Amino acid sequence: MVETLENTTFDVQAIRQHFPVLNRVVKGKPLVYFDNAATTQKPQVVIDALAEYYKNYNANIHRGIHSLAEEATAAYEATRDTVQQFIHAKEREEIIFTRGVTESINLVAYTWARTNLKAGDEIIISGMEHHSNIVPWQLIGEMTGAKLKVIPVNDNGELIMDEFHQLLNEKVKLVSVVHASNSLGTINPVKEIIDAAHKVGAVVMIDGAQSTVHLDIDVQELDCDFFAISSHKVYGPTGIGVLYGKRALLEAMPPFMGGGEMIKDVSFEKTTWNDLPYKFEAGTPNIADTVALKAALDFVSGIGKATIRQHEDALLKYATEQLQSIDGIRLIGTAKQKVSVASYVVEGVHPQDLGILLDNQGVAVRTGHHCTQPLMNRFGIPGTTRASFAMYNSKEEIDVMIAGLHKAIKLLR
Ligand code: 7TS
Repeated sequence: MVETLENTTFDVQAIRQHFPVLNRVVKGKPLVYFDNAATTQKPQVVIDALAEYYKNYNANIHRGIHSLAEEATAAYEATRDTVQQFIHAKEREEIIFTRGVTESINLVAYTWARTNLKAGDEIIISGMEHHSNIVPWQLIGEMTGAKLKVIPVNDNGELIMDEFHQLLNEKVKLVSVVHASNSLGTINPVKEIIDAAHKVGAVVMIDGAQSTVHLDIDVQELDCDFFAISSHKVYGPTGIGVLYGKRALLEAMPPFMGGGEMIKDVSFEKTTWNDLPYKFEAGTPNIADTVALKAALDFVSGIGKATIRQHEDALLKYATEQLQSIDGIRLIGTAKQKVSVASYVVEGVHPQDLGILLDNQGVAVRTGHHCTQPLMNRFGIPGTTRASFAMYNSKEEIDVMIAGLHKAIKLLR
């Protein structure tokens, strides 16, 4: 079936065929999976890549000269090339594999920030950060004496850029902001942030957890210093992520973890570090999931991000209109530029109760603070109900959620 949403023609049923889990029945109802900002479902090609690795060429990488080790190494390193192309990094050595965005941010915190910051320095984050882009900087602040400053958020869920520009001065050494908000969907003007921060000599880290799956990412054009990615939010496996960093910064940073692979030469007197990217990849890495990440990125590129985005934008527009037509619903996050996240609160109804009743209809949404407690405090709410859309979602599924909402509200009010 070809679904037409406004000016979009997108064969969503054909796309759905690639995702086996979408055939699930939940509580007697067909699964409607709207928790994509937490993690996306995986296409068969990703599941196959994982199984193929374990079935045919499981081996530790970089060390062996036997055939399986060579095959595993080639597959692991091929993913690095694909990531490099996917985010338009200049060099493959600038791509470091981590466990996800949380680890990528912590890597920068415990290496670059711990060694470069001192008392009196300032770190700027924003009022819509995920806890993983708040807590590491608080920890580093305690260690170094650096102070945390926060860009405020307006009622639409947009950064107040005038206030950001006022926060900037020579004391600011690091700016770390989210590209797209997981709770609001807001796409932040990161290019403007990066350029302004560079003018005062600050280094800029971008949390790309939510943007990488929806937007074209060109780290060279952005000119960000660090960029963090989670594979599991881009249709890839869990447990693998990426830290992009500019070579000069990565070269100057001390290692994160010590162990095998990250060294050039070890003696009890002196150890020297391996070259990039291996300096930051201590121990046996997550080979299988790294290999399968390539399949996920190739899958997304094969369909085309622009095509996917057009479909998701149409879904967001439709969902927004439908939600706004329900009495007592308030949308949280009404920025002009958004990725496909619809967060809302229903007057007199706790988000968790709503989530349970929607689950009874087979609709998977996320409820709560979405690891953005300061942002929820800003809006004076304990949390929201969040529907986040992916390439395989349809207008009909939004209708199911809206019908479920009407039922739930009747019961709960
Ligand atoms: N930053 C943002 C903006 C996120 O949305 C998330 C995860 C993270 C960082 C952490 O990523 P991880 O892969 O290291 O865990 N966000 C969510 C969410 O919205 N619901 O569950 C996880």
